[in-house]
Amino acid sequence: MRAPIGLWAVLVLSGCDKHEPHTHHVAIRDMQFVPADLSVSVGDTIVWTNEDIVPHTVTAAGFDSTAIESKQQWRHVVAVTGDYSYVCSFHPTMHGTITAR
Ligand SMILES: [Cu+2]
Repeated sequence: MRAPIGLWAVLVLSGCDKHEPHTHHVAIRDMQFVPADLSVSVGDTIVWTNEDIVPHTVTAAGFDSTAIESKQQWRHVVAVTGDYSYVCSFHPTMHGTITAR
């Protein structure tokens, strides 16, 4: 089956040796992000899962989950390189970092 021309253009522009996007999981458990420090590549997805009984947020300068209720998830696709610090806006003692390369 032939792929549409638009798809070939995307493949060529993105480069065949490029890293396949990964999904990283962070648990929010006992008022902590686990793991708290994460290294990712641009294009990767991070999924936070709130295992606590109270709502939490994932809040950084460039993104904000708003409230993630108990047993719910929030996902974020990392778009640019950089070092990000984030907190839970409800519980500022909760913090994590993302290093995106
Ligand atoms: Cu919290």
